[in-house]
This record gives sequence, C-alpha cells and structure tokens, in this order.
Amino acid sequence: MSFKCKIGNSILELIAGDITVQDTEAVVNAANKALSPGGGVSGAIHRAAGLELWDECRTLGGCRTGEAKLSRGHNLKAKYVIHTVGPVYSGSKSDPEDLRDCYKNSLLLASRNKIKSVSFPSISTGIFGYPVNEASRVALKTITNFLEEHPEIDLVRMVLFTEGDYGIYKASLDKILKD
Ligand code: AR6
Repeated sequence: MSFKCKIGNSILELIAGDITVQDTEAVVNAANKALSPGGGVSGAIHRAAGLELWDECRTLGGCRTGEAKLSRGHNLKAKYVIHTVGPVYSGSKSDPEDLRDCYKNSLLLASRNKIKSVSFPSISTGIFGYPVNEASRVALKTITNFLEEHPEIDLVRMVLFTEGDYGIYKASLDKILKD
C-alpha cells in the first residue's frame, strides 16, 4: 500500500509499513522527554538501532514537547534518527500546536543538517492517545506547507503501521490536495 505525490519540488509518500526498515537518510522517532527507549515505535527503533543509540541519547539532554533532537542511526539503514516528543492528547488548543511543532522542527533540523529524505511515524497517535483522524490533518498540512517552502528536502515518507491508519492518512491527504 503506497501513494506518492509531488509538493513543489519534493515528493510526499504515504506507505503502510515499519519505520525501522526505511532507507531514507533519517527516520523520526516518536520519543519521550528523557529520550529513553520506551515502548511503541520508540522501543522498536531502539531495538533495531542497538544500545549505542541509547548511549548517544543519554548525551542529548532530553527533549521538550514539540522540540527535535538529532542522533546517528547506528544499526539502522537510516544514517540519522530525529527524536521528537509529541503532545499527550488532552483535547486542548495546545495539542495541534505542539503536534505541528514536532513535524516542523523535525524537518527544520533535517534541512539544517543537509538531510534530504525523512520518514515519519504517526506521532502521538499510539500511547499518547491523539485521535488519528485529527492528527493526520495536522501532520499532512504541516508537511505540505513545509515542502512548498523548502525544495531542499527531496522526500518525506509517512510510514503508517496499520492499513487502517494508512486509509485515514490517505483520505486526509486527498482532501488537502483538493483544497
Ligand atoms: N513503524 C511505524 N509505526 C509504528 C511502529 C513501527 N515499527 N510501531 C508502532 N508504530 P507510539 P506516541 C505506530 O505509541 O503515541 C513511547 O513509549 C503506532 O501504531 O509509538 O507518540 C515513547 O517513549 C502509532 O500509530 O507513540 C513515548 O513515551 C504510532 O506509531 C510514547 O510512547 C505512534 O505510537 C509516545 O507515544
């Protein structure tokens, strides 16, 4: 299951799959504030990258909600991991703002480090409880806005873990592309 479209000079791709095996230069981790392995996608990335990733994360000084930190990819195919901490869903006005900051700051960090291809998981929609439909709109709107202004990024790949999530993201993207 996959879909590709052009946004400005860049490609935006949606796939159903596992982020730990992606061949983009960077993969984004839906981390916690301590940057410790945890569960969900973060646990999977740390298991695949090896203990050296946690050793490096311990030197990064943690990460605030909406912020992004860079590490190497260690045993992953991806050369880098961008760690960002999504909001714990509360239904307040700050949720979409914080989630937008995650995507934006991750892409800015990629751009500043000359990273041209990035894979994202669906940040905050697992353990942090953000409804996937709402989160997909924030994620895709932020990514498409960014790519329109930043042709230096060649590829953004949204990696959805289930076919259900893929369908929700695809419907949101169709809507955004029509507007
Ligand atoms: N590849 C792609 N997506 C995945 C994978 C994978 N291998 N594994 C899970 N997902 P979550 P959050 C999806 O809970 O909500 C951690 O303990 C999953 O189906 O990983 O931001 C951290 O340490 C869901 O759609 O992240 C934090 O404490 C999405 O990834 C906390 O969980 C995000 O789910 C972060 O919670």
